[in-house]
Amino acid sequence: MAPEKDTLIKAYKLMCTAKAMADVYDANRTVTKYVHSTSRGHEAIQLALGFQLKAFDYVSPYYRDESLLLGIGLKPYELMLQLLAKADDPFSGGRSYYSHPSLRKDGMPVIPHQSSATGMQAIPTTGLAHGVAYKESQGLSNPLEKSVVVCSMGDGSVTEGEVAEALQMAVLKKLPILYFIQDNDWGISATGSEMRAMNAYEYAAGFKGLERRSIDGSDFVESWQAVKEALAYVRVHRAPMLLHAKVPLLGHHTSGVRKEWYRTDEDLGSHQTNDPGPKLRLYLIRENLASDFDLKAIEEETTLEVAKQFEDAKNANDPKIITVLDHIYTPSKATLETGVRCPEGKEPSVMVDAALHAIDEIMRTHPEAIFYGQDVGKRLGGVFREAATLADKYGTDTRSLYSRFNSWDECNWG
Ligand SMILES: Cc1ncc(C[n+]2csc(CCOP(=O)(O)OP(=O)(O)O)c2C)c(N)n1
Ligand SMILES: [Mg+2]
Repeated sequence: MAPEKDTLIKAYKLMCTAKAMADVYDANRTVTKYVHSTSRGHEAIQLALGFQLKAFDYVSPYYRDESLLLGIGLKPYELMLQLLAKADDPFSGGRSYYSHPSLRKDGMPVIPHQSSATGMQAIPTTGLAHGVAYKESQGLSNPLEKSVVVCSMGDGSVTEGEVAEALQMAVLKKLPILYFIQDNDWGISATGSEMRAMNAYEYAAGFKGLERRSIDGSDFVESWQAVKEALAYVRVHRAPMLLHAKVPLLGHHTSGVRKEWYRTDEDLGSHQTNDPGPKLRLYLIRENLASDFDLKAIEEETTLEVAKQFEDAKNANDPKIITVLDHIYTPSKATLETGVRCPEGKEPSVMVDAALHAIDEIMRTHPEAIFYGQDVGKRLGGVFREAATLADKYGTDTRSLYSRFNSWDECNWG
């Protein structure tokens, strides 16, 4: 079923907004001097996701997910504050690159902090899904909120070893995560055929239990329906899925390179024919949902609005020097040592035992804690016995309700 007319018009407006933003950034290169990427070419699939995420979902976007951010409700002005490293940048107060969001805002999905190293979101985001699944299994989350965790990546990033590790864990633990892959067939200057032997959809077939689907991510109607079904799959089955969306790359990889340096006219031309904006425009007119006149009005309004918001962002305050050391460390409650270091009459503990006792205490007092990692298992408890006895006490299955504790009464809910 196609999305409602209002959704289609909103998508068209935001596609025009994203295009106007890219044009303004390119025309003001002396002002937009920090390196940035735009979402040109990827707008349809990103908006389809942004529109359908819920406030209790989690999403790890990457540097090209500007339209996804517009889709969840952020304003161009807010994104521009980060572009220009302004004090009121909602993500990092002017500390991180453009489109490197981190967000906890009412009514919007939670966004954990992002790295600039590609593919690095795969493992932490899968860990996030592990946390969501674990809290559900312990009855520690709102049963009405079946959160989906989304990990968004480009096709080049999927070739990294990190991603294989994440997918392995997602299928092993059956985690509620959607791997959202935007395949524009380019890394920076390397093409798909230079980077990989198969695309992400084909790669996903090697992970037993990973549901997968491949779509045309430049078509908003197809993207919206596919994202709807993918989110429903993860939400209901509490299991991982990979959605592979083919998209064109219309802008430069980042503002730091020019596409004309290494892309042929043929390549640029073929990507251009898949621009999601004109495709949606044609659909709206063909289906009698809007007239050429209506759409021209949207195009003009969004261009003016983006230009105005850019002027406002340029005039916004820079961060105060005095705030430079803010947000480096989370304030800690543990500022003073308590207890006795060498209690009389007690043998000193070796370091590995001290670590084991500390983890034991955490597991005992925090029902939401999971202990995992390479070689953490029940049989021996690690070669140095650093996890010895823990699995007997707290269980090994992270998905069944009563498994982690020997008995429910052992939980310290205080
Ligand atoms: C670990 C790492 N290696 C290399 C880079 C340099 N780099 C930045 S973006 C990029 C290409 C990524 O391509 P893809 O994942 O397909 O995303 P796209 O930009 O095409 O959307 C590379 C190689 C990096 N940031 N991090
Ligand atoms: Mg790519």
